[in-house]
Amino acid sequence: MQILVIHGPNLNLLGSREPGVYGSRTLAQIDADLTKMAADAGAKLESFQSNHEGALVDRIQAAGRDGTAFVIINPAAYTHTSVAMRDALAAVGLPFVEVHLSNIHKREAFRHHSFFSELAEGVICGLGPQGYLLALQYAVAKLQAGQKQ
Ligand code: CA2
Repeated sequence: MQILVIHGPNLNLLGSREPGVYGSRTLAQIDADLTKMAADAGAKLESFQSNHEGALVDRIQAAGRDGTAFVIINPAAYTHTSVAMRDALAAVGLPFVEVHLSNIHKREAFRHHSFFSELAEGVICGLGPQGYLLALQYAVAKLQAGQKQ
């Protein structure tokens, strides 16, 4: 059970700025919580963060070849702009959940549209870092159910 977590641009700043919007946990703390939860469930989790669209596309493409079974992705600002990342996810055909820390529907109108949501198995937004843990819980349950078939 190999799960890939992808974090988009500026999420490396978590914990240092805008705690009122994005909370006070750092990306390293969020990743550590996810890694522990995955290990407890017998899954292997890798996290990848980049501020570069092409690097994110490359990592999604690699996930199609490296044994990744499920993707959890917060595309950050690319949520609202990146046809390239959406096309990469469609091309690899891996199931994914889209996560946002903030409730994008409560914010500016330009954040209301996501290029990813109609391909996602589900979308979690507004629940802070807990959203990633809920997405992981779903991924593990789905992969475990698949293994039993
Ligand atoms: O709510 C989310 O998770 C977002 O994906 C975060 C993106 C934003 O563009 C999306 O509309 C919603 C922004 C991530 C920026 O992260 C920062 C973290 C700390 C300080 C400044 C920015």
